[in-house]
Amino acid sequence: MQLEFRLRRALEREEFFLEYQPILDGKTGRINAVEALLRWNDPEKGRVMPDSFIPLAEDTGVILPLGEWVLRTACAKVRQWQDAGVMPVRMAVNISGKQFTQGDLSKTVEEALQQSGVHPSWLELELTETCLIHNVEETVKKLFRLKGLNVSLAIDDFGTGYSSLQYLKNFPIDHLKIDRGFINKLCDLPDDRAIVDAIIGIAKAMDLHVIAEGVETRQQAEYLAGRGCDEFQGYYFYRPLSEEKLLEVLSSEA
Ligand code: G
Ligand code: G
Ligand code: MN
Ligand code: NA
Repeated sequence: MQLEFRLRRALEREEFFLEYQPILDGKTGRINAVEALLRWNDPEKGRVMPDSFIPLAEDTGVILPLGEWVLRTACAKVRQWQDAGVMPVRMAVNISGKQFTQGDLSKTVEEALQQSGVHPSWLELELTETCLIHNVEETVKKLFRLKGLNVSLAIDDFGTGYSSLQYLKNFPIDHLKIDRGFINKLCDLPDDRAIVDAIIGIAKAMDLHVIAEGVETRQQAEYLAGRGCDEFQGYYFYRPLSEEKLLEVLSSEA
């Protein structure tokens, strides 16, 4: 059966769910945030990871309703956890290029916030560089409209696209997430170390909060902490967790 049809049907049948990967404070080690990561529980194939369906969801436009579902669900969870007295955390949501360029993202975000009653400061949108550079004037307008809702904006996978410093200056961005490709070889490759140092330096100079993703070892974490990296995410700390597991972790931290 055609994957597009299966994706649309999966959305109707509520076969998608989210996992949550904690993001820790570089100084205190406490959990500041979680990144919502989409999974599909396909009755035929079992658990399907996003790399095998997001590209097609993008090509077919299914990403628009699917992305809306992710935003609404992520906000609803924040509200539910806050109402239950769980330690509050920021919720970071991945936004695909098409959602940003073709959808009415600010309207979708505004509705998800309104429906859930979540304060916008708890929501962070992760955008990739490649989705921002197509039409820079239009991008700036869209970013300011989003920023006007008081959500946080992050550039995801930073360093892998066209990281123009000019854009960084003109875009109302709050956070940079250093791509895990650079973190990976941090302790072996001087070039990657130089790139990470430079990204942290730029972030500090521009008053941006910098997040290292894909931290897998203690050495990487210690190096990044020494450089003043603000937040960490990666398998060394936590893998993406089910909601149930996340709530256990958060309540043991509170
Ligand atoms: O969850 P995993 O680490 O396997 O994610 C693989 C890729 O899928 C990453 O690039 C991630 O950003 C992307 N991804 C995960 N969840 C979502 C989502 O809800 N929306 C979009 N657009 N991308 C997602
Ligand atoms: O593109 P984005 O940064 O949103 O991708 C998130 C993806 O990175 C998810 O698939 C998540 O499972 C994965 N991820 C998170 N932490 C680590 C890590 O420490 N190592 C590796 N290899 N992948 C990670
Ligand atoms: Mn991400
Ligand atoms: Na990333």
